[in-house]
Amino acid sequence: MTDAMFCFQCQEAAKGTGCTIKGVCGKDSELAALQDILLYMVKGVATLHLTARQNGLICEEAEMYIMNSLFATITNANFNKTVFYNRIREGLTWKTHIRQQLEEMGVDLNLSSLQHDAVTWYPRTDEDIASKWIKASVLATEQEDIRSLKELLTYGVKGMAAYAEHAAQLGYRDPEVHAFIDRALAATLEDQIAVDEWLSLIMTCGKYGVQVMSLLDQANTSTFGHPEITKVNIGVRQRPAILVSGHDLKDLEELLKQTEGTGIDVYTHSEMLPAHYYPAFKKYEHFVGNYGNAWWKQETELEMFNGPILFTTNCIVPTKKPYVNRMYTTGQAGYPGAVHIEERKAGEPKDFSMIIEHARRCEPPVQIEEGEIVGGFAHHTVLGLADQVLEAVQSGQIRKFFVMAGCDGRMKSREYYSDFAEQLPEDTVILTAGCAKYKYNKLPLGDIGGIPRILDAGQCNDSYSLAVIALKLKEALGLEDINELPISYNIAWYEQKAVIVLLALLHLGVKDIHLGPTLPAFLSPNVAKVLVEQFGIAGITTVEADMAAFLSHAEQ
Ligand code: SF4
Ligand code: SF3
Repeated sequence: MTDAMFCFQCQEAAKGTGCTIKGVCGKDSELAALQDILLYMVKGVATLHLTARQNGLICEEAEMYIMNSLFATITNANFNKTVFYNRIREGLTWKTHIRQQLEEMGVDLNLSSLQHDAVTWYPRTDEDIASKWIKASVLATEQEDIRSLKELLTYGVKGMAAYAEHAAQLGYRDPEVHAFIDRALAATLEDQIAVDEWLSLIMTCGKYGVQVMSLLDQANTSTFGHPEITKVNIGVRQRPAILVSGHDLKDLEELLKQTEGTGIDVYTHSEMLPAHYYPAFKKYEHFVGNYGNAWWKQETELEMFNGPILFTTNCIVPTKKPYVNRMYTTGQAGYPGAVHIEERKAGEPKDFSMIIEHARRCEPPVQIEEGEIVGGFAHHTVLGLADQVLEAVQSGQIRKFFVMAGCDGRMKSREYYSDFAEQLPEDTVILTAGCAKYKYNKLPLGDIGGIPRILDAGQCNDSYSLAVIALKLKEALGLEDINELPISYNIAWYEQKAVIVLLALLHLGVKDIHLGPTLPAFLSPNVAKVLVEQFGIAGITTVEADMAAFLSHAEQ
């Protein structure tokens, strides 16, 4: 396998340009190459499936393969090389299957769109697989702007696939989302797409981003109820416990059921915190609280937790600490050395007995903090408070809302977001979702006439809730344009789910989004220029300068 790598898909891309020796996330060159090669295989399968689709044939299993594989290549989701080798081989089965179906239907397999190497490639050995990296690498597209547009679309689609996967776990799917994923992946193999067409595909990606987040919102709320205003305990009690991280609520539900009455407690970590807001989970007395902070603090916090940890999705921090022996993964998450809990079989729940047995042998968690944090301000709750909120806006008690959604991360420059939250004037309210909230959700920012100054809607996918709130406010205030609202966007990003959230906001017409702590490395200067000119996208500078600029807009 190659020693070279090139990856610039996340905010931590080395030197702001790309990781070339080892990923800052901990991914080595072999894993990076395998992820690129899987993506290449998936693009081939999607192109074949697009042709099948155009001929009236849809294979939902192939769609699942594409979706799951995209999800597995998201930053920090899966570090297990064996999974990637297996997935690449599985792609061959799908290629053969779809080809056969096309042949039976009499479709001409000599179509030019089916002659791309990614479609015709049938590796026989692991060496064949490994030798494909040069062609599969993002650097294979030489023209920098086209590469940038292609990757912006690809990362948007990865984020879309992650949300589609969560919805699918709950039995919700949107055929249009899968059709778009095929179309987008097939486009990335084409050479003759003009810049305008790329931009239009990217905007369409935002449209389906809204659609997939709305689907997931529907899946979550109809399965688990509407999030409610909730005080979440951040302390511990003295019983052995399991920690659940990631975003998958179905996994959490099954684990809660299987641990009920066993004497084992369950806590959330990082992005699983918002699970406490759902009525369906409140009934579990052993669902104790949230332990710790955002994903990047794992190495200290998981060590102190003492019990087993279940990773349902990203973000995993590679570690050499002894708690590796307590790590479990499931779904698209994976880590070498961690036990992987297998998929559900024929309507049966996942079998968490091994992790439960493991918890019995462990000490209770060490307390790292105590108290409560408040959340549960998804669209249903906030719209229930609409009169109160509108009155506060109209009377000037609330001057401005700041959407500070997105991701947290380990870069020191992210302290900007804590400082920004702390320095916001007292007549402003933060709307948040995603793990970005950990930069300020324990600050005593108080409330405005009973409305907390930090309104947490939930996970990163619940950024959709923030869009719904904005659209409703616009309607209630009788405004023409979403940008006339007293809302500013100061968003932190890290991985590819943030890319689909961003594209969704652009699709909804939101302008002047500030994105930090750095702009994506995959935006070439020209592509960044287009985003600045057409959408007013900007980076961040200093808290003082940005605050002054945001608030001067408020006065206009
Ligand atoms: Fe680097 Fe991010 Fe890619 Fe990891 S995912 S290799 S940190 S750009
Ligand atoms: Fe966080 Fe990984 Fe993005 Fe889901 S858990 S927001 S970074």
